[in-house]
Amino acid sequence: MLSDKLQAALNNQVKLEGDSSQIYLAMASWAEIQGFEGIATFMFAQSDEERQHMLKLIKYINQRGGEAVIPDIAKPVLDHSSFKTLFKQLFEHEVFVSKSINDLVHIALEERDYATHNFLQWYVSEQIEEEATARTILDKINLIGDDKGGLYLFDNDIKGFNQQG
Ligand code: OFO
Repeated sequence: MLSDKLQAALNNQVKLEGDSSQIYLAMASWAEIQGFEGIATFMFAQSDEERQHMLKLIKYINQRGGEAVIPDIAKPVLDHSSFKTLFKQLFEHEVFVSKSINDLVHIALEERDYATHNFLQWYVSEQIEEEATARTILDKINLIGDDKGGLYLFDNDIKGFNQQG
């Protein structure tokens, strides 16, 4: 059985994963409108992945005798002024998610809930990958700046990112 404190923290993470899915979806749609097919494909796939992260948590909470709270869908507030600012926000968001997972792991240990601690290790590994991917993208975007030719090549490049991750 989950403690109330841990259940609340897990439900908070459900919301965060749902928000992540919406952020990637907003970025995907924006990239699609701009004609960046590769970036859009990557972002749509990331959005689906984040939804899976959310579902995995919902199922876990319910499986442990808790009650998952299905969160509202919040409209992402993003600065689309340049590719750089857009991807910087993505990177910062992933860092924020990693912090939240770390806090969850901490609470699981405080509550002596070793099953949840074990369950959360998957998220710990996932965040290492997601942060690294976001950092790689940001580094590339920083190199390119707003150079159209560079962005065109990057758009082609990013198509394969999901398969690698
Ligand atoms: Fe990238 O956030 Fe899920 O775990």
